[in-house]
Amino acid sequence: MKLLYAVPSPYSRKVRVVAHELGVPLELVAVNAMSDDVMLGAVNPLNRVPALLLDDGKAFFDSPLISEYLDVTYGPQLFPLESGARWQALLQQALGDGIMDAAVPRRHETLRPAEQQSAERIRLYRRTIDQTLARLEQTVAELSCFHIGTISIACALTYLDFRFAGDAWRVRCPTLGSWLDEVLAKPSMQATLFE
Ligand SMILES: N[C@@H](CCC(=O)N[C@@H](CS)C(=O)NCC(=O)O)C(=O)O
Repeated sequence: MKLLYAVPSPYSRKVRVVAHELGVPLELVAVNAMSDDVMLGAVNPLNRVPALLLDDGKAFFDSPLISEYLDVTYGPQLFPLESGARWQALLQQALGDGIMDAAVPRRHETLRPAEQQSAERIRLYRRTIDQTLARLEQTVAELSCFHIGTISIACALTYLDFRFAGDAWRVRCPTLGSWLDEVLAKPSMQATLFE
């Protein structure tokens, strides 16, 4: 089973953490989703990473779907089955993925030539990130289980540390910062650091 991925992609890291937790060996294939990578386009017509290619040629893409496929096939462990816990985990996954959905295009916007950048778009991405961080800071007590929701949030927050260290979000969200430091000690998080 191959995972088409990119090292700096927080969505790819999320799937790699899931696979590590479940003990699923993945053959990692690094691709550049921003280029015309023929292999990636053939596996995932949306041209995004991560994409999972099974040995029988079937492909799955979108990190929530890949994560759930792995958990159903090799778990279940990371998607709680009991209804209350399940909805909370999926909601937390949506918050983590949502931070990535704002942080990744914000990063791309800042890589454009200065005269082509949209200050308004950057402001809106930052607003989304900051609002979500504030919500998480108020609800850290709900992040006590390690599952798909908290994995997604941890990958999103470490992406912020990696790409936007200057935001200094930990100063405004110290409890969330301490929570993240504890989660980062896990072997699955250590094995998948952005480098
Ligand atoms: N919803 C998707 C988002 C994946 C995504 O946007 N990945 C980025 C890399 S971090 C990408 O492949 N971007 C290339 C593009 O959008 O063309 C997921 O959860 O997997």
